[in-house]
Amino acid sequence: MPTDRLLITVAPTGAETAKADCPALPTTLPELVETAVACEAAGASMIHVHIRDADHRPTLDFGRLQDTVAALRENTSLVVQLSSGGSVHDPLADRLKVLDAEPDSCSLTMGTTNFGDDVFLNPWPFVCELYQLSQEREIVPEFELFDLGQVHALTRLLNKYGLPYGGQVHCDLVMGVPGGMNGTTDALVAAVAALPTATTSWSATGIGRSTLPVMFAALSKGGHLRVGMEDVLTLARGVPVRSNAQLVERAVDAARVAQRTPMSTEEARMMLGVRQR
Ligand code: KMH
Ligand code: ZN
Repeated sequence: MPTDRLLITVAPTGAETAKADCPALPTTLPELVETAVACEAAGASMIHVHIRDADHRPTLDFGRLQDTVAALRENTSLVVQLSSGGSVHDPLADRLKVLDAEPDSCSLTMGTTNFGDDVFLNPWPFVCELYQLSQEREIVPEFELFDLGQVHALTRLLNKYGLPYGGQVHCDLVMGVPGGMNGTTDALVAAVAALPTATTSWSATGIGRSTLPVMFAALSKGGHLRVGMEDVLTLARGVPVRSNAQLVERAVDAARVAQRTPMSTEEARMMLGVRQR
């Protein structure tokens, strides 16, 4: 893969923001598909998906997950990554069942994190079970790393259970969560230095106001980017994001200055080792 190629992952919805507080958030399947199509056209090649129920609340309803994967595959060629993190209220068993919907990729968080006033629970036995399940099902995990301890835990996981399906190790640094590592250049440099030697690619995202520092730090360090309304709802102080595509376009603009080119969905599949379907 040429080193100038940039993976842009869009995380359009998340589980934390209420539709009532942000009507532009894509919470229905038609809205999600419309967003996905626009983000692919803007330069994204992977989508990190959280879904909502009929009342726009976070859900891991299996039928909805299946319909979502099918609709995204029908309307886009994006790599479809389902969140196995869900919301802080989702039971661990429901989070494991996400893999039954057969996405291309699943997020896999490497440890428990304070998440504002809540706790995002990822006990070690759960991490190991989810990882082994992803290997069995031939689903490529994206390792979500919220702090340095989780970076270290990834080395332990790979030493114990071997490489993921597809043989590639892709990590995503999720920075600036209240309870996780800072969204700063210094924290990013420390986390990247500690990544397992088996790591083949990594991206980063900064929550809220850490979005831009993390984006520029990741670009200058040769990493990839995750952007989207899961992570940030303003373009600048007091300027709300109108759409996820706007955030992808901003990432493409920043990448252009850094002489990085958004990769195609085919290139993303190859880099991540995603199963051919
Ligand atoms: N919603 C957060 C509690 C993931 O998608 O895997 C967890 C999260 C991570 O967003
Ligand atoms: Zn997520």
